[in-house]
Amino acid sequence: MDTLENISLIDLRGTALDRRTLRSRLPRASAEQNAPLEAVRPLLDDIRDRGRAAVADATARFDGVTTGTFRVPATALAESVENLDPAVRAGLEEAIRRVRTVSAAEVPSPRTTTVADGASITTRHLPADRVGLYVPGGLAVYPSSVVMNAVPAQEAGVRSIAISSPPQRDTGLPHPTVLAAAHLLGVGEVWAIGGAQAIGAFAFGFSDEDGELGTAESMEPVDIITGPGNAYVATAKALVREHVGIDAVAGPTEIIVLADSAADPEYVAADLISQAEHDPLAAAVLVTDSPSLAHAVDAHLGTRSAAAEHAERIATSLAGPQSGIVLVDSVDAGIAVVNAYAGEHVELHVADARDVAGRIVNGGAVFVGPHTPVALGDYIAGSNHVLPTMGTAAFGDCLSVHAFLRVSQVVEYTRDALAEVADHISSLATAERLPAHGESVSVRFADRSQEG
Ligand code: HSO
Ligand code: ZN
Repeated sequence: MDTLENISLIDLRGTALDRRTLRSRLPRASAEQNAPLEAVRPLLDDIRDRGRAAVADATARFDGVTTGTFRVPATALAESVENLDPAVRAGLEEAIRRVRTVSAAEVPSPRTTTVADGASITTRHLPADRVGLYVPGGLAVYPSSVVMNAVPAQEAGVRSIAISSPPQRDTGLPHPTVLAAAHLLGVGEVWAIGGAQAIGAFAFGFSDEDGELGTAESMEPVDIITGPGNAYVATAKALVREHVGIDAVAGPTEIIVLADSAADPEYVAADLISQAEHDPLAAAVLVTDSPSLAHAVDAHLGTRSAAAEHAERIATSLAGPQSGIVLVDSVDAGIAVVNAYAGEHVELHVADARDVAGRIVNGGAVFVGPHTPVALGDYIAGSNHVLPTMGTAAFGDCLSVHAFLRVSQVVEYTRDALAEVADHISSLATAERLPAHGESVSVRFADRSQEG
């Protein structure tokens, strides 16, 4: 077999699977061009310098919206829930419940460690004070992303949460389902600002139309920005990271499936297509030791994608250089390939999938067995769908309460406990030629009876 119909074939059978070989031969989207950088940097500078007026100009230019008000009125939030399809409402509420249960369980308790008598260190996790959550518009509508960003922030204990999402041309407001999700979550601060301008607004803030700060129409700068977006949003996040914390800079979505000869080819094809549906640049990769499965999946890709609502988008994603079926000699070799790829979503359709999951060390989220498709995690599993892409799962985190928490330590020693280590401090301070450090300790033990 050397070719398939709907997706390219990468035959790594008989190939040594060292990191370098894998990195060069695995399908991967080509790096972003730097066009966004040239457009985004001046836009951010403009927002920092001119605030609201710059946001208004960008919104007119990129979204075709000139209402001049950016804050979504409370009435629009409440109405969006009244008009929400009850089935969608039920789905969102169940998603909120499950993601909240997981997020609440993830919050670490403070831990006090006694290192000697009278000497303790307490490690605490402090929530960020104010965060900005970006919810993209674009090819689809993402109320589920509102849930995935807001619930961990809420459970982390963030005091102030702002959401921003692009305005729609007809209403000047974000999509009603996005507004409804925010309202169901109890988030009342929602902005109709999209793209890089939303990131700039979160990072630098702006005053209201009268130049006032601290009013409903003024934006307070945030401490942390999270949420996915297109190349412009990603570039803006990378540029403002000197001023604010950000989560991973997300690229187009990707799925890598590891499957053996017993896998159901129709499930595998359906799951690959489910993520290809997001974006013509989305990556769909299958790794298998079974040539017959590769053929069967390819056949299902053809029939299923032809019948899909977004047939063109899916076909482009599958045929792109970022997608492919990788043939390997064994499941063990497949595990090495999956780890080298470090994909956003990893699905395991192999014997002993749970054990294999323990050997997947690089993957934003790992989906175990035939009944755990990525779409489950996209909406309702309780896991988060904001995940590292483009190989960054080798060092980046999935979104969770930890994105909104900082580790901080409280140190407390008694006089006796300090006396115990005073000589060590003095020796180390002398070695570092920082004698005032040592003296700040010895002064506490000097005989001061002769003073005054
Ligand atoms: N698969 C996307 C998330 C998503 N899917 C939202 C549907 N809605 C990135 O993990
Ligand atoms: Zn998805």
